[in-house]
Amino acid sequence: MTLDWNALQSAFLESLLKEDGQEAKRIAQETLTSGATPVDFFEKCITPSLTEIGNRFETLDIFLPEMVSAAEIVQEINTEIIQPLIQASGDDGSHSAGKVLMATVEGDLHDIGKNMVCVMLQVSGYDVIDMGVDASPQDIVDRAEQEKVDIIGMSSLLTSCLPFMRDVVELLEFKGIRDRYAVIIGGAAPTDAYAQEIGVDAQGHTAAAAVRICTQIMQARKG
Ligand code: B1M
Repeated sequence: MTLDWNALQSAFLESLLKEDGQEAKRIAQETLTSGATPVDFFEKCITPSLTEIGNRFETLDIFLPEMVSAAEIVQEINTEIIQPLIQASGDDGSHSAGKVLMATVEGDLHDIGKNMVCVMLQVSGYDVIDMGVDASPQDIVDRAEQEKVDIIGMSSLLTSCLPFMRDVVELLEFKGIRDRYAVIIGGAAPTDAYAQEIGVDAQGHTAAAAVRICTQIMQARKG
């Protein structure tokens, strides 16, 4: 069965704008039982709908309470519907493809995308240490050292918080331990140019890309 993703995304967006969680969940359930994968639903419905909500927030067509409500509905759909399906289809956790530290950087509370990256890495066999949101550069580096991770992953959606990603790289360099870790970044805020400028190993534009990048990094590390 071919799905009309444009129509589905419009209907999903409409349900978020009406703050109608029941309708949003119905669309999610129905799309998933029609053969869509949970990752497809996330990337083709949830992400573009939230991006549009953000655009309307920026142009003052909607206000903070509506953005909060949309985020809450999406969080529920993620935890109740999407993530259990991804987990059921994935790795049994009995081996580790590598150890990844994930955090949303200091000052930033956005975690929907970062959480998706964590789930996708876990089901791909990675050991994931999720530091949550608002993680300071010092805490990120300390935790990476404690846990002896292979990869440090940082997410940011606020341009004002981008300097904290640079701080992590600089702190690793200052401590003489930059070579111990691959550093990858993602989220809506960093541009490719910024990633290059601060000298991270890679930037992921989607959760699936984050998994591909980690796999390449681990293959290279294992030689
Ligand atoms: Co906020 N917000 N928000 N917000 N919010 C944005 C980011 C914004 C772009 C909206 C806009 O104005 N257009 C804007 C930032 C502008 C800027 O900095 N240039 C903004 C603002 C201004 C704010 C507040 C300041 C608003 C206020 O209070 N006045 C405030 C800040 C709070 C804070 O963090 N200190 C705020 C608050 C909130 C909510 C709490 C209401 C809510 C967040 C809820 C939550 O996360 N728990 C929220 C939301 C929902 C958004 C938008 C609408 C949607 C974000 C989202 O979840 N997208 C957002 C608009 C936008 O993004 N254009 C917006 C879907 C998600 C799946 O995408 O996280 O990009 P994303 O993740 C993707 C990829 O980027 C990638 O994989 C994911 C899946 O494919 N990825 C990685 C992510 N991390 C990765 C890491 C990797 C690799 C890939 O490797 C390590």
